[in-house]
Amino acid sequence: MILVTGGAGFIGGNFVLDWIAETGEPVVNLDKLTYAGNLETLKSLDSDTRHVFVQGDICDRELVDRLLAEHRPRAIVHFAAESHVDRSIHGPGEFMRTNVEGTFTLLEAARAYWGALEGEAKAAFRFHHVSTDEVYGSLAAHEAPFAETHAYEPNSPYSASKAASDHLVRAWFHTYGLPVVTTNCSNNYGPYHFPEKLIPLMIVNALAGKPLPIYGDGQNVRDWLYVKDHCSAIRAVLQNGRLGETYNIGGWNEKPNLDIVHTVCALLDELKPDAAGSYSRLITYVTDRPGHDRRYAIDARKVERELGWRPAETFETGIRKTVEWYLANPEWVANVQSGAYREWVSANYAGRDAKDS
Ligand code: NAD
Ligand code: TDX
Repeated sequence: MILVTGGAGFIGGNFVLDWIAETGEPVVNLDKLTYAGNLETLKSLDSDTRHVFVQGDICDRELVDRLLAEHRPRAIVHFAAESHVDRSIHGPGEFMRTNVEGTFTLLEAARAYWGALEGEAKAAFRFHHVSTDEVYGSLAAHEAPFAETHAYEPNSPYSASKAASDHLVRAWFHTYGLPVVTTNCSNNYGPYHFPEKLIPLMIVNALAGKPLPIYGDGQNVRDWLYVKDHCSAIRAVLQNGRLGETYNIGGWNEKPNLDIVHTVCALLDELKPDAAGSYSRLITYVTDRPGHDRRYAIDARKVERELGWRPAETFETGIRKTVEWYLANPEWVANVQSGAYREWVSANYAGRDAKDS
């Protein structure tokens, strides 16, 4: 049994599906079900006893303690976070609470739980912290990709909160010996991605005939990784990563935003042609994001060398799968956008806690 936090979100949801399919090991999934958490993503596990869902907050120490005592996980894989940079600019408070205080709460609960373990169970326990390349700040065009030794230079409230959480995890290793590993990954894309982030927003807006908003000049560069490749990297690091280490995860796949949007439009033109003409006609330049990082790029040599991890998808195969998935799953998009699904969730899950889930 492992405890996953944020397993109803984009990456956590893909991870839970992937983990159960690949390992068969049960998961207890603690997720608050914010706007970004959707149980619809985990519908295929509805009658699978290997998935135990608990709606709750990682800041709730009593709940986390109870889950650890009840399920005795051999690892915690921590995804839960507020994850959207634009939202962090408009309202940073929730980012500090969930990303910093929530990680602190989990670390303290993990420390108490791990401290009371003995023998093999104690030696095997892992706290895996899932983080981002944004903690390293922004690269100029000529600079080498982020290695694990790069200085922390976060520029947004989101990345500052993730940087703080990374530092807490590091300190709990050095001070208390808590067996931690941290992964810092580049931009993910793929199925079940909430349509506020660049790639799903462009697909969903294009299909609705709405503008495709490009911030600034569209030349900001991100390094993209198919979400299932991130999941396989986390499995590799959880299994064989060295304690106290951080591993940068990425697919050596830097692209300017405008190229991404043109690729999405070209795939939609091929797979669902619009009588009005190419979807690229909808591209609209809008005011830039404040403090917009110019370029991210990941040096993934450490995880490749030490753990033999490689991504299975190229950007071309992964983006095609992603566009095909959105075309095949309009009801998932409608559900996460309408709010109807969230009302259903609160009617069905309100008041449920670890005891009766
Ligand atoms: P997401 O926003 O899609 O999902 C976050 C999940 O956490 C949601 O299900 C939400 O309900 C849950 N959550 C939020 N606050 C909570 C709380 N207080 N208690 C319990 N659950 C809570 O995020 P994502 O894109 O899947 O990212 C997951 C993790 O991976 C985050 O830690 C993020 O920083 C990191 N990451 C994301 C990317 C990316 O490209 N999306 C890249 C690298 C790292
Ligand atoms: O409408 C848009 N127009 C646009 O030009 C949106 C939503 C984004 N952008 C640009 C901003 C970025 O340069 O596209 C790029 C990608 O934006 P996001 O999808 O918001 O991702 P980003 O800010 O790069 O952060 C993501 O990757 C790292 C995740 O949201 C983070 O959780 C992760 O840590």
